[in-house]
Amino acid sequence: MQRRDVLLSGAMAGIALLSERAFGQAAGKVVPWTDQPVAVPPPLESVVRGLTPWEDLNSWITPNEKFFSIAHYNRPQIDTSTWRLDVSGEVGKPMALSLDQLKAMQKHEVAFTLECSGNNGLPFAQSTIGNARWTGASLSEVLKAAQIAQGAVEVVFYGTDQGEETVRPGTPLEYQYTTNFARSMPVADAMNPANLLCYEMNGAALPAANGFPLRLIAPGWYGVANVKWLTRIELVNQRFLNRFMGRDYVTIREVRHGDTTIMEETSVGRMLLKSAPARVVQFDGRYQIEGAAWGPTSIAAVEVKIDNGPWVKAKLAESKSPWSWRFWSLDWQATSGDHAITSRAIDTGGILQPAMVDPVIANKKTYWESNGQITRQVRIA
Ligand SMILES: Nc1nc2c(c(=O)[nH]1)N[C@H]1C(S)=C(S)[C@@H](COP(=O)(O)O)O[C@H]1N2
Ligand SMILES: [Mo]
Repeated sequence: MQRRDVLLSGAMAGIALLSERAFGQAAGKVVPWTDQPVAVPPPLESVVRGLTPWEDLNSWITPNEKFFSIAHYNRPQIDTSTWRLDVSGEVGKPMALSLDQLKAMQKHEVAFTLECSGNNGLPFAQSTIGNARWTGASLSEVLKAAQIAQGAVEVVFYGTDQGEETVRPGTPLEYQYTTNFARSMPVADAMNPANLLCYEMNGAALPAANGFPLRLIAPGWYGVANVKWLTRIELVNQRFLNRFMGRDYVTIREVRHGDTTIMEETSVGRMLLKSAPARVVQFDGRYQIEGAAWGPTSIAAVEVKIDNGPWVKAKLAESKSPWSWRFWSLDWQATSGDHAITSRAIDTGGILQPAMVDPVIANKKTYWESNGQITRQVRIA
């Protein structure tokens, strides 16, 4: 070998080493962000649990014990000996399936990054996201077996959990009722072959917090659509509207239409293109910025801005699942002092994750679907 080749291969080996420790590898020291999220406020402590700081993200799969959980009503404990999944309504063949019957069907697996649509919309919600391998029966196979009737428009998924709702509060027409958590989907969306009736998460039985014994996994949809503690699937011949479809989980946005401004109100549904700087890691004298990018389409690139510098392309890790986040990293010759780090994702269709000042984010009046570019603060010694 020529001396130059030796030098070159040495340099290549160095590069290979760097790329191998792309995310969360040993030998690095995490420099915590100085802008930490606030604690979950006491009234929401039972609703939002298990938030893992972004700094602790060190594996592509989020282990079950580090996975967040959200429960708007109670957190039911379900006895599988009496539990059944009812499939009813606009079907030719109503069914009541036991867990064993569902497990006897063909087993499917999908890796999917589940994000709450409130992520980054509230000061405490900064890591209501996780990536897991979900296993279960195919929803479309179950629906086909139930023989969907002609008139069916939507599929409604009911959880076992229940809570109190009040409409027109404080008026003479106030009405209070007890109801189950539920979400619906058009029949065509429900028939997506990626959707699972899921009973396993990362190879273990679905944890109680994440929906034991059965939940819907709807890849590409925000967390709220992934109904946990499933008890009933009902096909209906009209649009279904409850709190989680039509009151809460509604995005209100001011939109210009020529000379007028209208308030656009839409139900939270599919995920949006997004990225986040996860952490800064120090290796010897060198720094690396690490993060994740995800969305309903394929990620083409992630760019990072440090302070008011130019957008620089980050190195993207391989895509391991079309429904999961992709990790990225960027070498950083950091100088001591305070720095602001922003990332933005770009998909293969050329769509850019919006800036916070972009009207689509700036004119949004509710906290759902906050996919604007995230800026984190860090202090380098
Ligand atoms: N039955 C039921 N399913 C539910 C919810 C709920 O409160 N009850 N919360 C939803 C919301 S808002 C989110 S973000 C996800 C969170 O899934 P996880 O708790 O497994 O993280 O569950 C969804 N499924
Ligand atoms: Mo959510």
